[in-house]
Amino acid sequence: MNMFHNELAQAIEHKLLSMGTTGFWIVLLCTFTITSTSLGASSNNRDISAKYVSGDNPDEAEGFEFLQTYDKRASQECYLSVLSNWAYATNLTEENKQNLLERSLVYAEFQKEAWKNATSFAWKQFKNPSTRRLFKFLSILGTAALPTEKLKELNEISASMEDTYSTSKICPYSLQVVITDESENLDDDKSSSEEENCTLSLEPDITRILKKSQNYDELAYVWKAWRDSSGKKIRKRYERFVELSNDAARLNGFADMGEMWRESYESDTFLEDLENLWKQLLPLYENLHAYVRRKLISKYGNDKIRPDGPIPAHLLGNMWAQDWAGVQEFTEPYPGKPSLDVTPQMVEQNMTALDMFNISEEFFSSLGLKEMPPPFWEHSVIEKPTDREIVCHASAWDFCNGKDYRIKQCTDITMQDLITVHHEMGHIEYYLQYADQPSLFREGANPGFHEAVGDVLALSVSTPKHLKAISLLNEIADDPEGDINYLYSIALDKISFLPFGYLMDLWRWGIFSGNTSVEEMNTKWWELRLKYQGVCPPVKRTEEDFDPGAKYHIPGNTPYIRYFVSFVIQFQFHKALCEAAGHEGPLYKCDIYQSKEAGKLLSQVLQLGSSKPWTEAMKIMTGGKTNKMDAAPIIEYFDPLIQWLKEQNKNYTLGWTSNDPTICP
Ligand code: BJ2
Ligand code: ZN
Repeated sequence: MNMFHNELAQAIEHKLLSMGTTGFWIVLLCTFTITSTSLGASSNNRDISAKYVSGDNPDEAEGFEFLQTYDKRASQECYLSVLSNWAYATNLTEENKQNLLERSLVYAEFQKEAWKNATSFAWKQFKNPSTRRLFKFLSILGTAALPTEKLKELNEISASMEDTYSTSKICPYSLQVVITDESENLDDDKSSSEEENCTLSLEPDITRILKKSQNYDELAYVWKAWRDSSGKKIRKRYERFVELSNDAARLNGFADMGEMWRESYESDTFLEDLENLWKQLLPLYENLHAYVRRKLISKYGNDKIRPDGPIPAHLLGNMWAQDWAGVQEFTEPYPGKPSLDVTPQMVEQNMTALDMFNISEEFFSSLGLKEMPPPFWEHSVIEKPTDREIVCHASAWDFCNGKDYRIKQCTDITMQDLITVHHEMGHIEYYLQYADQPSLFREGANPGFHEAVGDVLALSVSTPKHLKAISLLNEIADDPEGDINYLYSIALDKISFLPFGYLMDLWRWGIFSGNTSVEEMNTKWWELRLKYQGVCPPVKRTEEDFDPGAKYHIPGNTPYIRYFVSFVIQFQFHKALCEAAGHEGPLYKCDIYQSKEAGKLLSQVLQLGSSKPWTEAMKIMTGGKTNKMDAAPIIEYFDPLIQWLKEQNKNYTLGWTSNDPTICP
């Protein structure tokens, strides 16, 4: 990941990234400044707070030349800048942080210079649509629009929030029990021994506990401890971060940073479209929710969960209740069939992280897509280092030089992480496919497209037939009950995620716009968690807490609506690729493995990068059927399961009520 996290930052900053102050490019920029001035451009008087700024130099040929030279330099400088980000993220030292911060400022200076020159052109009148689009991307300056002191502060806060989140540790539950029991005798020796033992990190320790433990109190303890040691500590910094981000957005002509983020979807109806998708998907979610709630009541008791209430957020097998794969084992529709979680087989086979990456790469190459280049294997960090602190949250990196691509992942030997490997490799495949585009177009058609690539492949990889073919399943239950079990296991990943994927940015947009005040940040979070996910906190939440900050993308400042978009459109892509592969039968049975036709269609879309509005990419992908996000394919995919769940739920309440979103009723 690069240092600039917002969506437009992806269109602009990622590309402009750290063009630096070194000779050649600056000389070129100066030349342009002089030329434009002599042509009468009033670059100094242009209003920086207007959106998509342009000037009055009408010379399209000169504009084109400017872009070409810019592009070369941008790629080189981007490389250096990503390198400083990588150095920090893979070794969280003070020195690496300082290097990164210095680099960011140098880069911002350059961006301002580039922006000044780019916006001296009357590019809106240029004939060539691609040239116009490149200038459009270039004409938004991003956070570099801030005065240096503010930019410095913003970058420092970003780096320090990421640091706090990534190095957070908690004490084990067993220790907590001992401390509470003997709290009266707690002396200095004990607290130091307490500290020595407080070494549980999110990846892998806490994640494993959340997934495996079925002890209500232990889960509640870990759930709270994580929030105390991560989000809560970030709250003050985040408040300032929002102010500074909004300052930047306004200098770019946007009402607030939320509006600026949404711009990368290039749509006037984006918010309505999202709400409509969610309305269509709500019945799926409600049915899954009601079924799982009933199973959880059987397990934990009706004193803990009301039959018409929300689900306690710590019981779903995941720290944020964003996927529920952890409850599969004891909630499965037809127990006793071969388990679809192949983690035990992976462990039994002594699978390594490298094996998992090889499996993933092999799927991409079976479609005729590109393999990971040698520097990928040389430089990626695919296991958690033991000698230093790193940002463990998995990510994919494009070093902008057409050679260097990397993944950073503290890979655990689990099926879930095997899917995450595919997810991250999907990003790398996209980078490789659009590598020949100008740097400003080396982006997803929209951010949701980028998120969908690896997931689409993983939909095939997860099918029982495929898992058997790659020796991760010994036997498969090829009957209607087995099919329901399978669809259920996928629903625990995909349907459970939808409301979380939606509400993260509903929350953030509210914060950025000021519709949610800083005094009610955490309450609003729990209102949304209740409304959309139907979950509640096991421990009372107050405005002392900052629970959104306990999820990576808040301190990491990565927009989140992209994942909601991805979870919808990946089923559109899956359907289209399955058709290309000549698949017949239900969508959920399709495995596009080895289909060169599917690979060809996918690569056609990926190669476009962001050179065209995403609606055109969608049209190509769907063979002209639609240029919109469409919930029909995800509904079609899960249809047999939905019918089954409706039947199961017919005598029970769907939905939930609660008088207080800040504590489980
Ligand atoms: C595990 C995954 C992100 C991702 C990382 C961190 C933030 C951005 C990148 C970008 C890629 C790019 C993640 C997976 C599904 C739900 C979500 C979650 N990590 N990022 N540089 N996921 O998207 O891969 O790698 O080019 O934009 O956060 O909540 O776990
Ligand atoms: Zn991703």
